[in-house]
Amino acid sequence: MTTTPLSWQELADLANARFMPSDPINGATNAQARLRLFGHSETDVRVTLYRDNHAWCPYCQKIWLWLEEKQIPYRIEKVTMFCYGEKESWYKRKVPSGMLPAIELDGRIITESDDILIALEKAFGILVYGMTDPVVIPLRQLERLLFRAWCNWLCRPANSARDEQYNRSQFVSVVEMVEKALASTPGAYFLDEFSTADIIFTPYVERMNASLYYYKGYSLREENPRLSAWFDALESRETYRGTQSDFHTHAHDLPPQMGGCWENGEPQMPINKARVDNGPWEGLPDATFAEPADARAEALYRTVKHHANLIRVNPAHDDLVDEALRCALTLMTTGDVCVPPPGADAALRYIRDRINVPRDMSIYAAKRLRASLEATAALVGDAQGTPIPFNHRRDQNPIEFASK
Ligand SMILES: N[C@@H](CCC(=O)N[C@@H](CS)C(=O)NCC(=O)O)C(=O)O
Repeated sequence: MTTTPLSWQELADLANARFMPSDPINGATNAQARLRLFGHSETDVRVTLYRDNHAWCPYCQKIWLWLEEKQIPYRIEKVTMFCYGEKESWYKRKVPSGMLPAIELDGRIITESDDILIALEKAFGILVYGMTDPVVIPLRQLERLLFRAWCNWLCRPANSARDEQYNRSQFVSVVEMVEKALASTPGAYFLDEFSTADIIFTPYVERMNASLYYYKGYSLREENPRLSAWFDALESRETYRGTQSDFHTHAHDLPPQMGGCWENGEPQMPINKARVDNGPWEGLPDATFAEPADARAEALYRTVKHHANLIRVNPAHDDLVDEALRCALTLMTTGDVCVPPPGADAALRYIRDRINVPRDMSIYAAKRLRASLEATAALVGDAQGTPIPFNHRRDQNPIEFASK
């Protein structure tokens, strides 16, 4: 059935009726909170975490996850990364290099994620095993070895097919060492239970899974049974799910940060790339836990909340984006097909390409929203939005989104 799209008021009423946001301060791990108390009082807060606005920075994710697992009360101050816009001058006064993450612990600024974890352990105790525990140190070294092999394969152009094969085989040989490490414990984690060791591996292994799928046609999670079980175990944790990003976000956030990501053009690569960019997003190996029942409602709630900014920053005319976005949200929410105005194909795909997980919404909510935007865009044409820049992400400058 073809219908007219719901109004913003009708969409807001549906969002409020269907989605119950959890308490950002004491509820589940989330990317929007500015304060986390875990039932403590605000006077108990000793830590401020300075992290990036986009919840993208891997070193920040490490600290974020640790604080969430330990349930340490903390404040969050968000800072702009260089490739997204201008670094806040108040932050440069605190941390002249502008690097993230940093924490303020009892008034003392600490930088470098490993030093931060060690300082937090001293103040609040270890997370099962400490950073300097003899069982953790070799795992930390293995993580760096994996990181370097990944960078060599992904972030440097191969001079020949032989080079490309060599870089791939080097990476795969380190992955085999990781598989062995995981196989040496009875459960799915690196040590006998979830610990600091898993937190050390999480940020970059998540980014490896996304980037190698997209740029190399290699599915880390699907090709390695122990890593696959490890990802599944991570996804059983509410803490991890609150920090988890998706393939699309990582594939397009990584190039400016890493100084480039190189496609290998092997047969599977363009297939994977097209799927991450254009869908279907359902079933991608960026998440395998069951989809929450309120994924669509969350996507609706978050989009309605920010719709004025989304319309304003879109290169297309405001009235066109307004109607087209309501068509996509109506489809997502009611299943009713609304044909958007001509020109909506590029405008909706512009939004589709800029949903940032977990900054904007959780992974399944984003999949639902991308699918509705794409299905609605496809009703009027195949025009793409302005391409996502590769050398910077100033199209995502947080200054454009006053309320984050
Ligand atoms: N060795 C540092 C690395 C931190 C780092 O590279 N941070 C990047 C973000 S992932 C950064 O702050 N870059 C400056 C910027 O992008 O603004 C650590 O472990 O904390």
